[in-house]
Amino acid sequence: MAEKIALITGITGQDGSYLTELLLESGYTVHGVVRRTSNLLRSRIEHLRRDKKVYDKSLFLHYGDLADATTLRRIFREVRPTELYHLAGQSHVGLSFEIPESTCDEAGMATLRLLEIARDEAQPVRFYHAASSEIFGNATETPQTETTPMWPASPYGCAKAFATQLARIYRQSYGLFVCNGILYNHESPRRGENFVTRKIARAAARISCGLDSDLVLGNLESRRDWGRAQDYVRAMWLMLQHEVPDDYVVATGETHSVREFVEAAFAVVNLPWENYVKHDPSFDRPTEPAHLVGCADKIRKTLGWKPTGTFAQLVHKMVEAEVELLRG
Ligand code: NDP
Ligand code: GDR
Repeated sequence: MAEKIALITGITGQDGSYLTELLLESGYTVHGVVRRTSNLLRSRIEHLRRDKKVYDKSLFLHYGDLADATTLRRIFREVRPTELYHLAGQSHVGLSFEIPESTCDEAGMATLRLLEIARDEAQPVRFYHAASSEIFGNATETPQTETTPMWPASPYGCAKAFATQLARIYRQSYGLFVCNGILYNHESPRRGENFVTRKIARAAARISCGLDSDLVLGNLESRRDWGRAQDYVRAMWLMLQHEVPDDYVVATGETHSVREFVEAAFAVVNLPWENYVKHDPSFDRPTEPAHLVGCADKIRKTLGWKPTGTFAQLVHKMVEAEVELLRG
């Protein structure tokens, strides 16, 4: 069987780390692009870096940055990936209002740079682009499908919409094998600490241990379609194994409010949430997507993907993980 070589941008992120584990278990050689940082610790993949059977044997890291097309092209030439998973970029929607230029460069232009590199390569590569439900923003229909018009409501959503459409254009114009995974929110204990689910899970655990006294949030009535990150990286992989490239919505089809997440998280540690949760308008966004909920019928039927577990189990798992972390 031909060697399977994956190149991952964003390997140190939530999704990159789970995807790396999945691909290594499936016999892939995995190459990841990492940024130069002042701290050498790459917390989400540190366990793999320390594994002598894995690191520099089937897992390799390369310094690079999305802004540096020359280095990305060089890595591409060296690695000769059969599959490229492009996950890197500033991924915080709220922050994209504060740093719109770099967000759009990373989420938008960097995807174009990688598409251009893939287009120039003689050896065909299967390209996964991390699109997002944020492309729908103030969606014109509910639930959203692959054909719902894009109507982004944030700089991040605009950049992802730009990149998603370019991926389609490169697929149609140059025959590139490019898939847009239009993923809805997916969470895990490895979620960044300033996303709402991890922030809530962490605070519930810390308050229960007497380490914090409150949790300051923005809009409690926002609703999201929250799934499990491990299921969603499997969806990415499935897309690249299919005979034909296509776009897929990946979602649970169910929404919950931030308030419901708070209630469930504090219930895990047996605390009355109303006593601890405060509102700070600085966490409110200038605009919020109206009603994001995905219809995953296409990926269910075509690739046999389905989400696992319930909302309550997800919340439970995240809070438990925080409690365990605190207990050391
Ligand atoms: P994270 O924020 O956890 O990870 C982002 C990754 O991108 C990190 O590895 C980060 O590196 C890297 N990165 C950021 N900027 C650069 C840069 N300039 N050059 C090189 N690397 C960079 O995101 P997730 O894992 O949650 O998401 C993965 C992708 O999927 C993102 O593109 C996100 O927008 C998209 N997405 C995520 C969803 C979700 O619910 N998680 C839903 C839909 C789409 P470092 O560790 O150095 O910061
Ligand atoms: P989102 O996730 O913007 O959907 O983007 P986030 O967890 O940041 O926000 C979800 C909802 O919670 C509300 N909220 C707060 N959010 C944060 N971060 N902090 C708070 O204190 C807070 N209080 C309330 C937000 O207003 C929002 O409505 C995620 C990212 O992973 C994107 O990269 C991805 O594309 C989308 O999911 C799909």
